[in-house]
Amino acid sequence: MIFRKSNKNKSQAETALPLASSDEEKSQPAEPNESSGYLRRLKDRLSKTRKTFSDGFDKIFAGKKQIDDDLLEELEELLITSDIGVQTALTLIEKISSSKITDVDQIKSLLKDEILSILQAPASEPERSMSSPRVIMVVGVNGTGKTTTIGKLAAKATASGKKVLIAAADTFRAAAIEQLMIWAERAQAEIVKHKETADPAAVAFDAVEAASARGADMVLIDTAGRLHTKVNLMEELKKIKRTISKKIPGAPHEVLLILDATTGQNALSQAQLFNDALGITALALTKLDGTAKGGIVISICSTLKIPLRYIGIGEKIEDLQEFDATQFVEALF
Ligand SMILES: Nc1nc2c(ncn2[C@@H]2O[C@H](COP(=O)(O)OP(=O)(O)OP(=O)(O)O)[C@@H](O)[C@H]2O)c(=O)[nH]1
Ligand SMILES: [Mg+2]
Repeated sequence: MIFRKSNKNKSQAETALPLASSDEEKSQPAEPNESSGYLRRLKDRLSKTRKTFSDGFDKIFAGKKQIDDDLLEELEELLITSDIGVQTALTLIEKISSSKITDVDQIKSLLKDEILSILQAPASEPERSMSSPRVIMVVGVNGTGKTTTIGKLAAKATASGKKVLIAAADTFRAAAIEQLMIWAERAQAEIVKHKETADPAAVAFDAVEAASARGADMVLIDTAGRLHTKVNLMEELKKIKRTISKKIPGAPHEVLLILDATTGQNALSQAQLFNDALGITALALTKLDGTAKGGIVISICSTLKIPLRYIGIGEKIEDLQEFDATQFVEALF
């Protein structure tokens, strides 16, 4: 069963491929940490989550000077509401109550420091391999943003002069190949595709072979998304992974799991299942722009020991950022 919301008047490819609306938005993606544009954009897109946070803080702290049980309880509730996760929320509250803080103003900066240290731990892990072509297998349940993220990643890579090849190994969903072709064209990447219902592992194999023959720097493999609880999907993905490794030992160099931030805590159980089946090496969290549940980033970093590599903050080609813990905390508070 497919849970994707369909737009009756548009093809799926059109629905999933919004065009940049202004010249400013058509510009190349900003390099993280380099421009203040990165932070400005992040702040803007995280506004829903930030509103939950800051409005919540203001309400809790209004007129209060001392830290008491009521205040801590309200704070705990706020943290849980923004999807930080019960365990992480409890840990943070425990940190506050066991600290020597007596002044409410200091709570915010303590929280900021604690959250930063949670986010920094898994995010700082270096990328695993620099071999060429670098093969990235992209997985996730349906509708999380796999194809879109591939388009955005391909665009980033080609913009920096890399030769990118995309494999259309989602042969399950109607219009998936068409959608990917549009992204490949926009990103100026090559694409390897078979016809619908073809064996996804065969597509992946051909793509990796073509990438080696043509001297590509990067291969991005799009895969089907069905319910993660369905055994078939996991078996299919395992087969793709095995097949790739037969062609290039050590590949895929990255198994990138795409999680949808709007699904909240559900993302965690998806991650655990995919990790058990495939060994996930990195995460991308999409749709942070459309949710007040951005606290899920903290939950993910504290629970899963898998680096969060990218965040999706919009539907357009430039709306993917490399995750930066410091900037994220800055944007959150
Ligand atoms: N607002 C927002 N929308 C996003 C983001 N990433 C993806 N989307 C949208 O989410 C929808 C699904 O994206 P897809 O890339 O088609 O997802 P998928 O995982 O490939 O879906 P399946 O192929 O059906 O499994 C599309 O409408 C995208 O435009 C994001 O960061 N922010
Ligand atoms: Mg897709």
